[in-house]
Amino acid sequence: MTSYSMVVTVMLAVVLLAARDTFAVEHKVGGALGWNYPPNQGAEYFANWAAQNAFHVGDSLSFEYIAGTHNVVQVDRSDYDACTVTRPMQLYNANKVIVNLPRPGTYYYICGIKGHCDYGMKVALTVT
Ligand SMILES: [Cu+2]
Repeated sequence: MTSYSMVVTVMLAVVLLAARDTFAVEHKVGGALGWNYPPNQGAEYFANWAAQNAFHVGDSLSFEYIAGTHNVVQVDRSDYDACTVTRPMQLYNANKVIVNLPRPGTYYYICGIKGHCDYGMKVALTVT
């Protein structure tokens, strides 16, 4: 490889890395519905929404709802499964909550208002 083509290769790599940051996506949780009661009771709505999206490191989530009607709690797997808030990791109350996804892994969110998680306001997603 000539030094010229090496320089071009390095420059291309830098541009591609920069582009990856530029294309970080803000995912509106729940799509048009936002962070609200799913149309049918159950966990399927937000599970389907998550399955239709690809989440990458650097992306963010936007939970949108009318403040006071819901909240957003990041929980661990067991709280997620049981719809409990025994070990909340983060609690958000604003009407538009932006959550960054800085690391790969599985993230669990529920609405912490009594009964809402059981109604289906829960979402789990894996960031790669
Ligand atoms: Cu709620």
